[in-house]
Amino acid sequence: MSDVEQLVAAASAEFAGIDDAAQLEQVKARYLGKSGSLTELLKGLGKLPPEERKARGAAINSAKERIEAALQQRREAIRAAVLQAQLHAEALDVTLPGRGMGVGGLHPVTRTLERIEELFRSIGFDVADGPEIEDDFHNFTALNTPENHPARSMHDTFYIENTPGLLLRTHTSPIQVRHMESHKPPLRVIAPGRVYRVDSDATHSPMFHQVEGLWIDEDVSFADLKGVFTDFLRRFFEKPELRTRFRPSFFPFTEPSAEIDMSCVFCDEGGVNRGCRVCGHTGWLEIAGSGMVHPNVLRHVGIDSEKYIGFAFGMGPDRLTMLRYGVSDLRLFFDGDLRFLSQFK
Ligand code: 2NM
Repeated sequence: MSDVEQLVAAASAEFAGIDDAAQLEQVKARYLGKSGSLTELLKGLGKLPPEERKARGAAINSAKERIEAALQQRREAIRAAVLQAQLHAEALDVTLPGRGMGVGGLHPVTRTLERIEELFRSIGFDVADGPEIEDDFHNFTALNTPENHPARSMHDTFYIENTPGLLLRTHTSPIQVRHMESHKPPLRVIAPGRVYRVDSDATHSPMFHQVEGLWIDEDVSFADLKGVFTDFLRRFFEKPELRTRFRPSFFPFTEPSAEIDMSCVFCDEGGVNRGCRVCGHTGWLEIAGSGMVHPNVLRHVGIDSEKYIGFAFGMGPDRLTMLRYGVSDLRLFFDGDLRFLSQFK
């Protein structure tokens, strides 16, 4: 075999043994580079007698082409092998079962709020909301709260620093006040939302929820209040036999005022309450406050208190949620512990 043919054979054999692209390019330089073997052969042409040059030149060129072809072939083989390895490594079994989407759920108190809204909408109430940062007028003054009332103290209410007259609303009544300012009677509205009070222990959270209701018209009576609220509780707890009782009470914004108790949902049997730990063996649970809207409140919002009258009530959906689902600690609702919350999915 001529030296040129030996070179082709050596290059082809060496290329075939390489499976790394960078290494292949290094080896290529030894044959085809500036001082590679093939280039050296070409340089030697000049020393040959002229009659031998042509044949020798053609042979070297042919060798060069074949070495380049062998190189190119090896390059493609390496690229294909790398691709194959990658495809294998990233193989995806499309027949495996999917992992599934994580299914979230509504917070139990949110479910209660939506349920309350739905029940009141069904009897013609609107649902209103308003700002959680309120002013003194809408949270207290319009609601007939005396200047010296303890609820106005920093001991009970969160005030916004350096902003006189602004506070975190302590009830959802300011929503009702704003609704009365912007709507003409007759009006039927409930106001659900977060409220804030300086209070924190096993049964009180500094943030909690309220739903207040209001019905103003020319001839709304206390009997309407009893009917509407009792019917609401029966539908909310899905207990047609549930009973209520109204005990005289006091609120600045209603006159007369009443606490609403309902027969205990845990120990009621056929309209008779035997008493249990939840109701303190009384058979009754305190569930809301209520009354006929005080004429001073109507005057503050520009409603004619000689022509219009109405009832209002306020309840705690957090407590309703505890009773409906049998939850014993209010703080579970606000700790954000998924072991508790995921049970409501
Ligand atoms: C309660 C109890 C009694 C009430 C009053 C009003 C308003 F704005 F119409 F005056 N809204 N809610 C009210 C009445 C709230 O919560 C225990």
